[in-house]
Amino acid sequence: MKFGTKAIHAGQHPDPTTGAVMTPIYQTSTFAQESPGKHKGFEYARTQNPTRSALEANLAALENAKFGRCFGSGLAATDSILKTLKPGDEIISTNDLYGGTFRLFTKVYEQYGLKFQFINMTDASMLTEAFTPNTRLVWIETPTNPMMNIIDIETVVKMAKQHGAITVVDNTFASPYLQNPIDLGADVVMHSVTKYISGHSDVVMGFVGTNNPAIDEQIGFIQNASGAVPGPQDCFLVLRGVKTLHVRMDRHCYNGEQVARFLKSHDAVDKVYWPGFDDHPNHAIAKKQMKNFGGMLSFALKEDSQSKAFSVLEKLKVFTLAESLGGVESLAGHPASMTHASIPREQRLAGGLTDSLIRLSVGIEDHEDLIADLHEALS
Ligand code: P1T
Repeated sequence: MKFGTKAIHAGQHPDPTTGAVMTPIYQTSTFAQESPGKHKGFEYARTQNPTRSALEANLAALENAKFGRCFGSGLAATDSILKTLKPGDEIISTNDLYGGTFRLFTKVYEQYGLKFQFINMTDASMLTEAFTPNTRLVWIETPTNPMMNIIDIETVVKMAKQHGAITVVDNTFASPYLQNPIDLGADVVMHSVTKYISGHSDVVMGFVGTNNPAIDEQIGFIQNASGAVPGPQDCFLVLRGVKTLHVRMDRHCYNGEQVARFLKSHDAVDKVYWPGFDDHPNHAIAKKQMKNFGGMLSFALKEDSQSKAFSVLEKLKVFTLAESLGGVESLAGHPASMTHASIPREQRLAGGLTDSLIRLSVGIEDHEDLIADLHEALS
């Protein structure tokens, strides 16, 4: 079955009791049992809920994963993956990643004895040197947030396997429509469902998918034991949003390209980070592993100051100045003071995240209006 058909049908069946075509919101915390342990597959809504099960099956199908689990946020999904590790285990991660993930790694999990290295994985030779006998997991974000670097998933997976480590890919920026890490050999795929999958900026949720039954069993155990599950109402909203994921993504990609090309030609703009440009350093890898280049991009101003960036952001009218991404509406953000403020400045600058860097989540409005808005704000 192809992607659009799966987005609309996978995991969903008319409700057996009423024939309702759309999966109902099973707003219940518990389920009746005929005799202790004798039930219809549902006991208690932290453990399973039919609305959540339908969504989990749908998202697993979109990622070509056998198993999928939903969580109360993207970070709760990440948290569940880290809970499969033990003190002394080592993790190698991309050096450019969502600030909240960095904060969870360094401020929460380092104190429980996990060890992290943050390296530039666009350079595979640096990765070779980073492995130790204790390396258990390689964490990739690609495209990276916010510098739009592209990591070669197949190459990293191959190296991780040689060292007995598993590879996890945070696939949030690409969405399952543009990139499927499990098909490229990754052991685990993770999403902030909050973003493109939900698509309407009205839900916070996370997802973990895998083909490995042992990993899924661990993640399922943690999902139930720690309990960071999403409610049925949110699962319903995501089931509704995901049905148009393929249609929305095509428009995000188209608009992203129009905006990227406009910014590249603008006098006030120093650099535009968008993997669709021929001269993007990782363009060839993006072409190899992604179906298209997405609607996320960042740009730096010629006058590299926070105040200049703030004045551009304050003038935008169609783009909303806000955290987050992946919704139908266009958003703009200032990573240094917003999404990535928890990363020390020197570390940010080393990766190119300068004070004037502006990140755009290009929505699905008419691109002419988006370009006119940027033109006005930059002039
Ligand atoms: O916000 P939450 O659903 O918990 O997801 C966290 C997360 C994980 N991975 C990536 C790549 C992300 O971008 C995020 C959340 N990011 C933002 C809120 C942001 O504006 O970048």
